[in-house]
Amino acid sequence: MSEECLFCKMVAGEIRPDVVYDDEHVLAFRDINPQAPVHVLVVPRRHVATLNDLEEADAALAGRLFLAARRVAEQEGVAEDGYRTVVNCNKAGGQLVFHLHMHVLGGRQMGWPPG
Ligand code: DGP
Repeated sequence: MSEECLFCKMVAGEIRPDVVYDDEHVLAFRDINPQAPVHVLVVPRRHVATLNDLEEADAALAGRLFLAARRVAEQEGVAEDGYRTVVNCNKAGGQLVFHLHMHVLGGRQMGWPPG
């Protein structure tokens, strides 16, 4: 756990987000500032700051983020119509919270290219 990390505090139960899924590896909760009718963040329980910090040994964890995203999409009823997953990395990627997370966005038509 990283002491000052917002998402680590959620994983530790010090801050209680609106959790939609959790297991021993990941936690998924609703984004505080939703950009779509469904907007959930899937985070690893272990602190990994950015996508750049993922290592070979984290291959299974990376897979678990995707599998949890798929599960959330099914739970939220957007899997069949479609949805988007996004991982922002560092400043130019628009990352604001430095604990790796996958956005799961659905419930409306997504545009391309993203902003
Ligand atoms: P990013 O820009 O990829 O680092 O996305 C960070 C997201 O985290 C952003 O969409 C808003 C969300 N967020 C920030 N603070 C909180 C919070 O306190 N609670 C929840 N549920 N989400 C938060």
